[in-house]
Amino acid sequence: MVDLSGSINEETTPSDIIIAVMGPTGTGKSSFIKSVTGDETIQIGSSLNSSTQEFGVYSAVIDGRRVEFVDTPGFEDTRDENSDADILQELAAFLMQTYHDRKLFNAVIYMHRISDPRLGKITKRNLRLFTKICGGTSLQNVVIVTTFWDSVNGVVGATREDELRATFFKPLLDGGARIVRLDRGVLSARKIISDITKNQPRACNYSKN
Ligand SMILES: Nc1nc2c(ncn2[C@@H]2O[C@H](COP(=O)(O)OP(=O)(O)OP(=O)(O)O)[C@@H](O)[C@H]2O)c(=O)[nH]1
Ligand SMILES: [Mg+2]
Repeated sequence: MVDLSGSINEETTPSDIIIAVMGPTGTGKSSFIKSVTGDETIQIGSSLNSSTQEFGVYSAVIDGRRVEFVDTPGFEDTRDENSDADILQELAAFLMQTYHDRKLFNAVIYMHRISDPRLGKITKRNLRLFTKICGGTSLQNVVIVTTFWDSVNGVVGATREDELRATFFKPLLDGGARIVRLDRGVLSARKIISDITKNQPRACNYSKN
């Protein structure tokens, strides 16, 4: 089971910004959080297996406001469907607890590797689970962040991005989500967060179906 002991800091105030980061394993979720928080305790994956096994909450001060990041374990094919369901359940509990404490999310980030030439079963399953958690009214605070732009030819990446907008991510984008590019380095990450801080906080609605 996923350890939720690192839940949102009790000192969190309504002016704090909370950003949950989700998506398939190896898409750069922890790297993104590490680059903006500078927290050396964050484990970055180096093998093909999933690196983050537990939820983690890390904070940074950005534009004078405290931002808390919720790092999540990515769903991947070395786990079976049952443990995916476990993670989903734990994540739902975590989000609901957060909601009950009136700590709303300014954004939920969904990370996607632009270098992936095909959308495999795992990627599709991730998006399905993500939509299940964050469907409905909260889509305006969903930000799809594409990573690994350094690993793809610019034209190929841009064509793929257009295709993703028109197909895979269309339901999210039609519901009000945005899609942005993340380049390596802290500047690009900080720019994304600065834009997010303008969002109205919303609860992440978990649908049980
Ligand atoms: N080339 C390239 N590598 C990246 C990028 N972002 C992350 N990585 C690398 O990708 C690997 C996985 O990164 P993580 O940040 O651990 O990915 P994660 O999404 O947290 O993965 P899980 O914790 O397993 O869900 C690491 O070796 C990172 O250095 C990127 O934009 N470009
Ligand atoms: Mg990780």
